[in-house]
Amino acid sequence: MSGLLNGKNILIMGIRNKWSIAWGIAQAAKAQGANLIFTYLGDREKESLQKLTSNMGKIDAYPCDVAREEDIDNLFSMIKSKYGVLHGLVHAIAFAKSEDLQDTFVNTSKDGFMTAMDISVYSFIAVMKRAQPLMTEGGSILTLTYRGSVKVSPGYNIMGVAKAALEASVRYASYELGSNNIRVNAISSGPIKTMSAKGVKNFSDILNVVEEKAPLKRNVTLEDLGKAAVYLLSDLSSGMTGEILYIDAGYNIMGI
Ligand code: IMJ
Repeated sequence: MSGLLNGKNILIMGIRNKWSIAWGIAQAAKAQGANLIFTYLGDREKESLQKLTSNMGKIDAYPCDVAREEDIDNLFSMIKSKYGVLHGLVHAIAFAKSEDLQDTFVNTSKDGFMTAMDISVYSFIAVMKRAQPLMTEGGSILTLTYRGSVKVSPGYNIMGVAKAALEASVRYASYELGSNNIRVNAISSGPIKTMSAKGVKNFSDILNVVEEKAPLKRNVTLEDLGKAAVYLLSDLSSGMTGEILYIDAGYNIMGI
């Protein structure tokens, strides 16, 4: 199948480098004919995005630090003036202070709590608020989550709480935006080696456990995530909203 996203304007937020899940999604969406719009955090990510997309022809990228409301406002006013209509939005952004992923959960500081919730959850609400008026032909909004929201993943700590809030946000937003034919879903990815997994203690042990225990006997890839994202962004998933779709080689269904 090809051309599932022909003529669709899709905003992709959260590419940091070639290992980013957002980059896997961007490549799959591009292959299906999407017009991609990117955001980057700082100069380093801008350069890395330019390198990655150098063979994609002319690409459109805007700076956006989601901690800054004015950045988000500027982004969406640029998109409104240049494209008029938006069909898809991919939010692949999360951040907690590293001390909050290293110390015990109960030691989470108020400031660390606020940061994790602001960047990982409020940013999703903030972009949906501005995307809604541009999704005049219906739309599909997608975010990324992790099973640490519903089961304890040692060290995931405040990110687990933030992902639980993010998943609840998917449900509340899908309820409200449904009447405009805007669907809101999340992909819950299995563990994958990205910058966000760097520094996670024993990460290769975690990957090995999945390989051993998951029904598919392997870890997931950026291609797996890209294909699921194409499904969610396209009309193939027209009847689905408010859902948390596990793309984890089946790991989450297992008991002992
Ligand atoms: C992150 C921490 C602890 C355990 C973890 C993870 N496991 C996995 C992750 C088992 C798979 C990666 N993950 C799913 C995340 O959502 C990571 C988010 C994250 C990572 C960092 C690292 C660097 C930093 N802040 C971060 N904020 C969020 O300074």
